[in-house]
Amino acid sequence: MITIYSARHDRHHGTAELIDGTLQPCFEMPRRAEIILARVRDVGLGEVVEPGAFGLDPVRRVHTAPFVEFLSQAWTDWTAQGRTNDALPLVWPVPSVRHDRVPAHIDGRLGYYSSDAGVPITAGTWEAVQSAADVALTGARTLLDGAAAAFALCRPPGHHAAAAAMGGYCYLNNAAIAAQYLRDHGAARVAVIDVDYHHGNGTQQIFYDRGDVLFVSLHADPLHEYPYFLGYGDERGTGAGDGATLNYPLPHGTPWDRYSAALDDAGAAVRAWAPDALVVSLGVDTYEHDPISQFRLTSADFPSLGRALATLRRPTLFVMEGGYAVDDLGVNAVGVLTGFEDA
Ligand code: OKP
Ligand code: ZN
Repeated sequence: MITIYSARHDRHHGTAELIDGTLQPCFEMPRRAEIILARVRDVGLGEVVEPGAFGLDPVRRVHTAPFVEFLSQAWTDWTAQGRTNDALPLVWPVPSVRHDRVPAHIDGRLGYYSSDAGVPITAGTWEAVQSAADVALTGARTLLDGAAAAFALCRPPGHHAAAAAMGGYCYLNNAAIAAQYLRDHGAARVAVIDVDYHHGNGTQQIFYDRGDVLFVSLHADPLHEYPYFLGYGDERGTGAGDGATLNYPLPHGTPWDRYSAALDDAGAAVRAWAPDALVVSLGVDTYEHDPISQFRLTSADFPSLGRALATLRRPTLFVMEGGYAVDDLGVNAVGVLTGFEDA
């Protein structure tokens, strides 16, 4: 299958994230995308192409205009305060305060447009974030042009980004932008299956009240894992989207056999949905040696995951999300893709 990749992802390189009460080097780093690209080339997965330039209209189909404006201006607003280090949010509008005033000060704006502190903004973040959206959109276009599958090697990831909030290393929701583009260009029904270790809370929120996009996620139980406030089994969608959201929260320590059983169930739901296209939010932080995660999938399990997805027999766009055991990241992510192709 074709891989879409932009070297501009490396313009986003956060210095530190707040974890376990201290600032530590960011797990989400440029080397992640580079090691996946190297593995794509090593195994001869297929052609590697640059993304096209789609502009912001397809981005604004899932994100609000003020949020996109905030992201595009955040570094400028931050440096206008005389700051040269990474921008980070530090105050959030909890339910009891006003949400009808959008602060003018960058510190207020960072909190207003984020769900947590895992989103450093650097001088090149906006450029990298836009390139990732273009990578996903180019992947969607590739499917519309008739490809059976494509790999959007996005970085930074996107599935925690909601319509008007960044969070969890994510700024724009690449998978949701691609799914919406597929909807807008001929696919009447789209399914998103999210296999990242963390719940795809942003994607769920974006499509929660919609009956045209199915969102299915397998992830660590939010009772015990980030993002904590969404991803429970009783979230099923609302209004026209009633029944079009499906969550499989799984316990810490989940190995392949348990994961695979949930995946079979999720697959049956996707099959019943009969989508014209499938978007896979591909995180491989379900890996046993992932430094921030607690599942027990092995490198040999990822091709099995790819084979299981291939049995759905839909035009499939893989959109890269998480995975932080960097040395093994290429083998694991590309293992899903070769498994899919060999099926
Ligand atoms: C992004 B993606 C770990 C804290 C985790 C944010 C994780 C974001 C994951 N104790 N903080 O879903 O891989
Ligand atoms: Zn994740």
